[in-house]
This record gives sequence, C-alpha cells and structure tokens, in this order.
Amino acid sequence: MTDDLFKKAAASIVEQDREAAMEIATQALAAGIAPSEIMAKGFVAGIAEVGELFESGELFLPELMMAAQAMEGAMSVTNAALGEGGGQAKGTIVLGTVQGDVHDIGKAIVIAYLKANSYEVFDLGRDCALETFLAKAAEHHAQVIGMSALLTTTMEEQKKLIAALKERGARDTYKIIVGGAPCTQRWADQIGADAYAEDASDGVKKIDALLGH
Ligand code: B1M
Repeated sequence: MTDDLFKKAAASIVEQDREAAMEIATQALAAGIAPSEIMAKGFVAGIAEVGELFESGELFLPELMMAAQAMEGAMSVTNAALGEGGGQAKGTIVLGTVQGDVHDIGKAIVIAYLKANSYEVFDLGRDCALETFLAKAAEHHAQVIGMSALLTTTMEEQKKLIAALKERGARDTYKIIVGGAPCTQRWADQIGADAYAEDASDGVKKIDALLGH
C-alpha cells in the first residue's frame, strides 16, 4: 500500500499531473505517511526521473515546467502538513535561490522544514541578487544566510556573496549555508561556507549545529 503510493506519487510527477499529485499527497497523509517520506520516496524520486528524461532528450522544457507545477501542487499539500514549530524562534535565517537561477522547489522544502523546526525564515525568493541577500540579512538581523543553487553556472553566486562579505570585513557577521543539487561539501569548503546541506533535514541539522542547538 505504502510502496504503491510512493510509485503513484513519482508517476504523477513524471506524467505532469498536478491534480493527481495533490490527491496522492492528500491520500498519503491520510494514510499516516510522514510528509517528508512521501516527498522523498515519492515526489522527489519523480522529479529526479524527470531531470534524467530531460537530460536524455526524452522530455522537453514545456514538459519539465509542467512536471515542476505538479511538484508544486504536491508540495503545497505536504508543506502545509509540516506546520510551524511554535515557541520561541531558534534563530533567524534569510534564504533564497541565487541570481540567474529560478529553481525553487528544493528551497521551498528546506524553508518548510526550518519553519517546522521553530526557525524564523525570510524567503528571498528565486533569482535573488547578492545585494538583496545582504540587505535582507541586515534588515532582519539574521544569524544565517542560506543560498540555494541548482545550476553549475549559478553556484558561483554563492562564492561571490562570501567574497563580498570578506571584502566588507563582515564575513563573521553571518553563518553561511549552501545547498542545491550541484553543491557538495567540497564546494562549501572551497568557497569558505560554514555548512553544506544535502537535503532539507540535513539543512535543519547543520543550522542547529551552527547555532549551537
Ligand atoms: Co532545470 N535544470 N533548468 N528546471 N531542473 C536542472 C537543475 C538540471 C540538472 C536538469 C538536467 O539537465 N538533468 C539542469 C542543470 C544542469 C547543470 O547546471 N549542469 C537544468 C537546466 C539545464 C535548466 C534550464 C537551463 C533549462 C533550459 O532552459 N534549457 C533552465 C534554467 C532556468 C534558470 O534557472 N535560469 C531550467 C528550468 C527549470 C524549470 C523552470 C522548468 C524547473 C524549475 C521549476 C521551479 O523550481 N519552480 C526545472 C526543474 C524542475 C529541474 C529538475 C528536473 C528538478 C529540480 C528540483 O526541483 N528537484 C532538475 C534536475 C535535478 O535536479 N535532478 C533540473 C527536486 C528538489 C527537491 O531537489 O532542488 O536539489 P533540489 O533540493 C534539495 C537539495 O538539493 C537540498 O534540499 C532540497 C530538498 O531535499 N537543497 C538545499 C536545495 N537547496 C538547499 C539550500 C540549503 C540546504 C539544502 O541551504 C541554503
């Protein structure tokens, strides 16, 4: 039953069927499956398959976009179920997808997890300029700046922001965490980030560790 739902969830994304994706997400939650589990084993598996089909030329951009819309539908159901952690905020984070990059599905999942774990998170959206990250971090007195990048070309923006902070003598004002499919721990070390997170739950763990929780 559970495996069947995981398969159906993945298929709804590959078939670019937003309505089915939302319905399967609702069914999974009603069956007691955790939002993180149906996401990881079902919907994320589906979008990963879509990425492979796109890369091999079996799917084209319009289909990729429709698959992303189906993914957003599923996420609207699962993220709502995660809720907010409540209580006193463990810390303040500004988080966005870097300039030149419109991929924001992973970022939305990371933000939902952080909020569910009692963090105050300001979503800077996608295609977010370096100066906006810095201005918003200062405005909200953030402890952490989080940058998501999905393209090998836009990863450079993460490096640029850290360099800009260093140039301004402000590197130690913020903890910096980076993530997104092409990023690795090695990349984070290379650019001098404080942490790299592989997925949303790892993101929560890494930020907890950075802020001493
Ligand atoms: Co695009 N795309 N895309 N795309 N797209 C990729 C990234 C690609 C790998 C597909 C492929 O070819 N296999 C490829 C990049 C190749 C490269 O750079 N080497 C690619 C390309 C080429 C492109 C375009 C250039 C295509 C074109 O126009 N010809 C174009 C670029 C547009 C731009 O940004 N300027 C483009 C456009 C799009 C859509 C708009 C159609 C759509 C995005 C819609 C949206 O996000 N609203 C899209 C999609 C859906 C994908 C794939 C298929 C799926 C991405 C995704 O949502 N994954 C993707 C293939 C892939 O990644 N396998 C692909 C699911 C998501 C849950 O995972 O985002 O990795 P992810 O997030 C994870 C972790 O990485 C981590 O936690 C998340 C949850 O577990 N994480 C963080 C992410 N950010 C974090 C931040 C943190 C911590 C953890 O702290 C700050």
